[in-house]
Amino acid sequence: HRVKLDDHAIATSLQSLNTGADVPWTIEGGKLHKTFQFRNFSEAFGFMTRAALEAESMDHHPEWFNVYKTVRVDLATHDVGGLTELDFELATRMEAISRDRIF
Ligand code: H2B
Repeated sequence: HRVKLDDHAIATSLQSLNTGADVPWTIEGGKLHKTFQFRNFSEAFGFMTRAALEAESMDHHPEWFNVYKTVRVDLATHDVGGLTELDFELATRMEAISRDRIF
């Protein structure tokens, strides 16, 4: 649902997203950000591969940057120039994938 969230909705969504998280998601430059650290490149790229397929199925795509075992993720909804429920949904799915180290 690409409806722009206001500051209060963002704060509420961020709090539930970060419940139980090791490293919290933050808001950086208006985008939903997290830097993931994996054990090696295989885990990092495995995460990206699985997240890419989720993103495609949602028609909601990440901005991300990978160097070796680090993946920086920034989520925003470009169509509305802000954050929407889709960003928090994709973040939730990425969080689950990142905890599921199958490699
Ligand atoms: N992804 C993200 N992150 N933001 C968008 O606004 C967006 C998208 N829009 N993926 C979608 C694609 C849109 O361009 C297509 C036409 O549905």
